[in-house]
Amino acid sequence: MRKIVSLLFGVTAAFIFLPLFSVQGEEGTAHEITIIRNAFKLNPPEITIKIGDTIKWTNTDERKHNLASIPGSGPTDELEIFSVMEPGAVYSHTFQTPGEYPYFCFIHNQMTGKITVAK
Ligand SMILES: [Cu+2]
Repeated sequence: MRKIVSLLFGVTAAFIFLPLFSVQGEEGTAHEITIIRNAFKLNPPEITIKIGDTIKWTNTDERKHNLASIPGSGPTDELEIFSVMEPGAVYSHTFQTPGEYPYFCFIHNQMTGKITVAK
């Protein structure tokens, strides 16, 4: 009986404490990228982050920009970055797969950037 009680206690403790540790491990840092006003540029254009980190883009320009991954260029087949950014718009994305994510503005092709997710 004592064995069963201690076993039950152990299993219960594991269920209570394990999620706390795993949630802590997945928390990432937030990084900001700005679409500069009247410049057709991103600041910073390139950035290296860690797995689980989030990028927050803000459009401080007076015109619309469409941010998009360059098709077939990232570590996954998914289009990781895509947002129609009206003036003042904010867009966030969390990166879970390491690799390089080149992206550009679909309207102004000279606006390019790159997110590198380190292993
Ligand atoms: Cu643009």
